[in-house]
Amino acid sequence: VERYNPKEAEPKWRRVWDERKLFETRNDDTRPPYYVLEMFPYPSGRIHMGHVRNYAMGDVVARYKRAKGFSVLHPMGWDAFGLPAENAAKANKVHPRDWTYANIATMRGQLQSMGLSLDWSRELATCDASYYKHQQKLFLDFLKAGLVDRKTAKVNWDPVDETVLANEQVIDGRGWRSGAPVELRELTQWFFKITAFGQELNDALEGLTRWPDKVRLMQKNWIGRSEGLLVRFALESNALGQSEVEVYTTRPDTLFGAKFLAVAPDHPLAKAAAETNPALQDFIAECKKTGTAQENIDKAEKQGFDTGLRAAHPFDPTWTLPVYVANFVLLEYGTGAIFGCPAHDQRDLDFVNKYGLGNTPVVCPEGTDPASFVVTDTAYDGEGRMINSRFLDGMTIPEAKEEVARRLEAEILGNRPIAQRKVNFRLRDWGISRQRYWGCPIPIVHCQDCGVVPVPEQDLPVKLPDDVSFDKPGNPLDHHPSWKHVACPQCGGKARRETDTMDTFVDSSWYFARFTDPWRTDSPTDRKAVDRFLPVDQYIGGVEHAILHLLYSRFFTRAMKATGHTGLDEPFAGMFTQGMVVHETYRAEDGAWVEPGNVRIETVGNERRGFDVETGAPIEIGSIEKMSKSKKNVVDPDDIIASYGADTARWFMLSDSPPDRDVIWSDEGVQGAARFVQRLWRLVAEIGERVGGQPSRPATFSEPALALRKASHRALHAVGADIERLAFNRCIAHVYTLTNAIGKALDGAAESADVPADLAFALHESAMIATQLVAPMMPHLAEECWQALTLPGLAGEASWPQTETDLLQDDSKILPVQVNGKKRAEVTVPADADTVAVEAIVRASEAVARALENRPIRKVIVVPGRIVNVVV
Ligand code: ANZ
Ligand code: ZN
Repeated sequence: VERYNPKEAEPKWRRVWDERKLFETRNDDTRPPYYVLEMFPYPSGRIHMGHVRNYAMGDVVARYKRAKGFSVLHPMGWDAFGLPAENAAKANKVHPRDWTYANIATMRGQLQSMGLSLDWSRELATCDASYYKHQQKLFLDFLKAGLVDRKTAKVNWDPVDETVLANEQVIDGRGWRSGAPVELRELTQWFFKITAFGQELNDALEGLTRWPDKVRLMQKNWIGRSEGLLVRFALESNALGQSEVEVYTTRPDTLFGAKFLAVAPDHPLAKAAAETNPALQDFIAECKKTGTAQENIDKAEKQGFDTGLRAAHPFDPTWTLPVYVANFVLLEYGTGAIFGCPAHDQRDLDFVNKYGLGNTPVVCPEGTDPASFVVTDTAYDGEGRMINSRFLDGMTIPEAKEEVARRLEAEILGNRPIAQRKVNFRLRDWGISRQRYWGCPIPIVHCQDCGVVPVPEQDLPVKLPDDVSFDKPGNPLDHHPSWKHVACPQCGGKARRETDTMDTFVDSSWYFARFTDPWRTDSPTDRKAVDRFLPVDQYIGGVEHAILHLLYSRFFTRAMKATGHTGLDEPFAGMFTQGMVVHETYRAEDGAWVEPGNVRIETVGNERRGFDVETGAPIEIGSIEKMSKSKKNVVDPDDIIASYGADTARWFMLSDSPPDRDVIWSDEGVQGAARFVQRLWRLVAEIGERVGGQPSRPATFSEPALALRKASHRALHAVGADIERLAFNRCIAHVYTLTNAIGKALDGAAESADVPADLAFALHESAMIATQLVAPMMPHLAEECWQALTLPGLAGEASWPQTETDLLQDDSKILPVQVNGKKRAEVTVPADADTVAVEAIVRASEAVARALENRPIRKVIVVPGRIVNVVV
């Protein structure tokens, strides 16, 4: 049998698939639809291993579902607007558009070389006017539906780059690029009213049962729904003429532990008090330097300023509390004012400890003597019974909350009840205005007479001008000599275009819907196509998008429903977040990072040592880290594909770890995968040579033939189930087990010149099943095998084989697994599994992975039939 040559085979099969348009999805297909989508890439320049992993996983699902008889939609596009293109323009004098499209061309070629079963006829780029035209239409529709707002908001302003920064771009109070101290500015901006769906977005998480729990939790926390009470505190008479402060609290039970009130630095009361108090003005100015990022606010030292105002306790008019302005109170949340109960809130405790206001515990943990319960440095936020709280004493927290709410609702201040129950959300409206060029223009015109005027639909798209310059700081659309000057669509008078563009998160909030009919020119979506394909059955991407991108897409889907573009609430029925690709790091003696390609590894005894490939100088092998340019521990997918072929890269990527965990990329691992490619090829090709085409099925099977058939159908059953669970690494373990069984059967048949008819059938069947099982992961190799077995058509269009369930009875064995000598887990293996198969199963086992606690495996020692030892 000749060696399998991926360099020849891979491009050849890709041509065949292309010619037959194998992966083009017809919207009028009568088969049931299945939509699998991986997060589309930002065209940064070249694909990286993270992309390879992401797209390899999605392709397994797509190819499997296609074989299962679905009309699979598996599209690809480009999240193509964004700041890096402008940065490249500034640095290299290349137009953002040219830079972006050149990157797209490169990356498209790279993705194509992976052999992904994508429907390229649906390709889209968000920076294309044919896409953003429809985004502008959606904006206008949302505006009409009352889902868009224009209001002032505080933003992080970078005075050097003259741009607004996202919270994540502010690092220690400075702009991430310029390093300049960030200023808080009030700007008029456009907002999507995501808060209109706060409750829904929270409640619907319950139904997203095919999402990772951790992602749902992250969404929940971000939305931050809480049930609390608005309480008005009467102020003692004062020179400012202020009569009350309203606070929002989720802990009304702690009201008798209150020590102070505090308002946000920009609260009207703070502003009023500052008018006659320059020291307070200075304090307020100082607070603004922290920026708008929650993280920075949390990190900053708690500080306050006593306004001199005094508020009466709602249950006792003779008890007064000082009113502070405090840096940790946010204007945008609740009412922008709080009462502080230091014994049970850490921020409040830090605050009173600084200003000497004392604390009184009002919740005592069960089993602790109230007389001896004191709080000093750590606030107590656990369960317990009320103490020091008059009529609340002895109650549980929920009872006390209810009692306080009930009483204060009945109490009147002015002519309204003192308190009112209130559900609050941490979620804020989504500010989408960006003072940037390379984004979707907001289709608005500002007229002196008519005010804000939407661009008429027939004038869409509002196209970006091409002739822009990046010589000056600020927004090139603002500097452009003519672009922004237009006639008002309403009165025809002089008017000015909105020069802000949309946050690039907008672009990715509806691309999945556009893919269902990307050809449509007159509207963003086609209702029939959207109804047919959405929700996405399986979405796959990085956990870094688990909050904002998913939340914005969920909002968009609802807003598009409200404006008649979709008929559903949730865009993604299934969600999966994959782990990262990590690699060892290497350092030369002078501490410089060294690329993996320049390091030769030798194993001396138990120790691995690194040497410079050219000079032979020793290289230190460092920790395993996420692949990153800064640490030079990056492996270029192109290099891997060039030397091993795409199938090997895909196989290794899927084999070594559960897909939601990090995978360690290693040369040894890739070589192992490459060896397996050859082994499978040899087995299948040999079977093809010896038994020819598909033999007819005999009436009975002898023992060896039956054993092989059992192995085939067991693997078939297990791989199908594990693809459904996205447990790709386990699929690979099953394939190893099957190939071992095939190898054994083939060895047994070697003695007889003519293979007996029953064994011939079993061998051919096993080779065909093995081919189909690897086809989703190694599609090129599968075609070559398919041909060697003289099967009709293509592996890529064959139906998934039927499992014969009577062949599934179990012949398995349980082996104990030791980690560094201690028994930590068990694995179930086929009774006849050899050491290679057992090792594969151990590596894929979740129980073993748990026992490893993230430590990488150094070595696996299998004592056949008895025990497995894992060395970490
Ligand atoms: C009194 C109290 C006592 C509170 C206690 C907590 C613990 P969640 O649950 O996240 O909604 N708070 C209210 N508005 C705030 C603002 N604008 N800036 C900063 N903090 C604010 O948080 C609600 C709690 O956060 C509220 O309950 C309030 O403090 C504080 F032992 O009231 B609490
Ligand atoms: Zn006008």
